[in-house]
Amino acid sequence: MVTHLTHWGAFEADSDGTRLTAVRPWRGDPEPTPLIENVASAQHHPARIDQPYVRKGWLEHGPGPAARGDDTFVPVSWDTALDLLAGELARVYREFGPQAVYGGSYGWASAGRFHHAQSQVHRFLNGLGGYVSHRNSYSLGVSQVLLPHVLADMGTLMARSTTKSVLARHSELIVSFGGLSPKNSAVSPGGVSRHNTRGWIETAQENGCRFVTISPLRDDIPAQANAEWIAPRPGSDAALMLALAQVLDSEGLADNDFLDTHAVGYPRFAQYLRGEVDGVVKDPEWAEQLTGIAAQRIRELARDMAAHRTLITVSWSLQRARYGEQPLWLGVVLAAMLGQIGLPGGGFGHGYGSAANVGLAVRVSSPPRLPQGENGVDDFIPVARIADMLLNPGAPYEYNGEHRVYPDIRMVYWAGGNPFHHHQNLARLRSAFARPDTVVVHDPFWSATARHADIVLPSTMTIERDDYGAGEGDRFFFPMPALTAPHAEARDDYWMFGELAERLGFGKEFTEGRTASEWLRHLYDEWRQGLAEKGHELPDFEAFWSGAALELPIEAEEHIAFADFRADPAAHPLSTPSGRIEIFSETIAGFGYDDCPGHPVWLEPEEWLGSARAAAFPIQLVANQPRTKLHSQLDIGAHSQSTKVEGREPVRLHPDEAAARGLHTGDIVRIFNDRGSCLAGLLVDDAVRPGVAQLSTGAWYDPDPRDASFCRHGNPNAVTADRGSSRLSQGCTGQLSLVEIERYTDPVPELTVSGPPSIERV
Ligand SMILES: Nc1nc2c(c(=O)[nH]1)N[C@H]1C(S)=C(S)[C@@H](COP(=O)(O)OP(=O)(O)OC[C@H]3O[C@@H](n4cnc5c(=O)[nH]c(N)nc54)[C@H](O)[C@@H]3O)O[C@H]1N2
Ligand SMILES: Nc1nc2c(c(=O)[nH]1)N[C@H]1C(S)=C(S)[C@@H](COP(=O)(O)OP(=O)(O)OC[C@H]3O[C@@H](n4cnc5c(=O)[nH]c(N)nc54)[C@H](O)[C@@H]3O)O[C@H]1N2
Ligand SMILES: [Mo]
Repeated sequence: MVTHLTHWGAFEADSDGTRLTAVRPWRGDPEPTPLIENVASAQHHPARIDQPYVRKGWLEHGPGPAARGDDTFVPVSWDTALDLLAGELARVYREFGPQAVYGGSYGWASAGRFHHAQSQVHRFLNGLGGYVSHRNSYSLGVSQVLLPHVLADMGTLMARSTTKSVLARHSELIVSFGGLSPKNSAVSPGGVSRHNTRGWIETAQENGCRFVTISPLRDDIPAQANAEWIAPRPGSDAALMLALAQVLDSEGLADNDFLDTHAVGYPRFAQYLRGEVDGVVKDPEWAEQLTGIAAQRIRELARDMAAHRTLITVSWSLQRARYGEQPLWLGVVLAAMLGQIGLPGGGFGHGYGSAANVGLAVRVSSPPRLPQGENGVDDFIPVARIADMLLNPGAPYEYNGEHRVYPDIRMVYWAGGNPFHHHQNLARLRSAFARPDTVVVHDPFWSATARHADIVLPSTMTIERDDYGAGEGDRFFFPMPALTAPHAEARDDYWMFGELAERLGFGKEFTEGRTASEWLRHLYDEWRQGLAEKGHELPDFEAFWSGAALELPIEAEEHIAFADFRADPAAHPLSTPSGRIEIFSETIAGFGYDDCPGHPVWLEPEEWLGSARAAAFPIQLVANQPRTKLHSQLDIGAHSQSTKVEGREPVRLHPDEAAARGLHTGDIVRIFNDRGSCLAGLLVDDAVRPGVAQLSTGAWYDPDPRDASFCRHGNPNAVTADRGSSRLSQGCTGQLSLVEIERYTDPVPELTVSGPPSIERV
């Protein structure tokens, strides 16, 4: 019996050396998730990559732009693959320089902090002179840009959010925009030891806290919350929040003392609320027209919020949309108007239901990871502008006050991410992937991205290598000794990069002469030493490696966000330009963006139920995170497969919408708009608001050979729009799009993604 950590939790496993023979939740986990069942069933699946491959067209014609995604692959030996790749890297760096290599390699990769694929690829490319990198994440593309202007940087906000135990004791009312989803908080980057979403919500409830969940899905909050469900039209939260603010303002419920001492710009914003700017008072009657929520209910909620210790928490999903700045900023503004920021159980939260790493105790030190070195290139893109960059080299774009130009990329290097999972408008992404000379992908599986590569190198899974890991902010640090031998010829990313570096003349610099095991010990010893200097004694490496999970030292069991700032804003100013909460931002106003002006406003998105486009595509597709897996990872695993309908991803639709289209549970449907289409298996469910369909991300993209815009499996990014959130943040907007749904009457096609692509052995 050995323990092992994944992004979705820890488990204990038995192994016969080749495969896992039994998997049980880690005994320390009070709310384990069934996602752990995906691991063993995926390990030797036919979709695993067994050895290195090169795309046939690339082997025959050499590097250059090419239609990628349909070609045949040729198996090659490790030596051949590494020689070819080293030669191509040398050519590209010599002829075009590091600024022609996109090595951003966005993605979650896997738990285990040494073998973290993104750290590995960045260290390797830095050794070659660098690469064009990415800024921000698909998760928090808006938050990471907006919040430093108005409240705090995202890192501080995450690490210093009020601990959930404080909320459970002190909050009287928790108003959650986007819910508090137990499926999402099952996951954290690097892993989760003790899941506790249901636990803290149950405790809060027992202590008399009431929950209001504002979301298109009733089950975005656990049943334990006993929540009231308010379901506005998706994308209209900003209007709802403005009306809540207008009630506070007009009824004298705003905390003007707090706004005077701790915020800037409230008077300008209040003019907008009162209609002094555009002649429109942002009252509940105005918001009712936009949101579909009764004016009276909005009024009552505002009064209720003012009368209680209230936490306003906004899920990350609200900002993964067009004009995602507005509801997020308004969440901060509402909390400031209530004057409870810095009080236990009150104020503003971001993502309490989005991931497990929000609201944890603060650790003294993060566990060790591999140093990535220095990047010699300072060019970057906002991460979700990948297709724009590849399609439009030299084109100008705006971002956070900068005028920027897209670089001319010759080589794309991906290890640990799956852009054909995470990006929007996949047919467009496929045309973008036809542009570079060479695409390289490392992955354990024939991911959709591996199928669009020229050189494909098979990586090990975490269970096949020695590593250690802890989730971001998590209390427990797990030794992760290998549980089985690698599948077929799969190798560690570290080994591959070491071999490539050797061929390219910087092997010593890359490895520093250490094997992976020697690195683990070296990094651990360094880290242990650092902690000892701070007075924290930890076991030596041998004891750690052969022991159970190590409990990490923490600064304090509990924390209240912004308590210092509240007590003395002059002594503890925020990191914003004014040192206060910016309800009006001179900086943002100075950028002159009509899609994100100087204070939060209502902006009508292109794709919501109130737009003209809804006449043709009357259903709002919510493409949220999957309950049965992490993103696209291990979609072929047992738990993920157990919820498919005839092999397709399930889509949930309200009974009224289903009836209007003559659809029933179990039907195979086609979800479509003018960008693309996908199949899915229908579940009729009144937990979904009328007018909405919910299709989670994560089904492996299975394009029809005649039409790449048609995914036969159920990947919502076949229909989502590749549009930045705003000129300010340029974030991902994949959460919401407009579609129509109909019964699929043709014979249901076979899926091809569950096995390897076309392979030619020569
Ligand atoms: N429509 C829509 N789209 C979205 C979102 C949405 O809300 N709506 N959400 C977005 C968000 S928030 C995110 S974070 C992204 C997630 O997008 P990604 O993080 O790109 O998705 P993953 O499926 O986690 O991709 C990780 C890949 O790394 C591989 N991998 C795992 N371990 C290793 C390893 O050790 N070595 C190597 N080389 N590879 C490994 C996995 O097999 C997998 O292919 O998706 C985004 N896309
Ligand atoms: N099981 C599982 N957990 C995960 C992940 C996963 O893939 N699987 N991914 C992880 C990652 S990388 C991230 S970034 C987080 C993401 O965390 P979130 O972004 O919070 O998660 P989502 O599931 O995309 O969205 C949460 C809910 O927001 C609601 N919502 C959508 N649009 C609107 C709207 O306009 N208004 C309102 N009020 N609500 C709306 C939807 O009903 C949706 O279920 O999740 C993490 N947790
Ligand atoms: Mo994410």
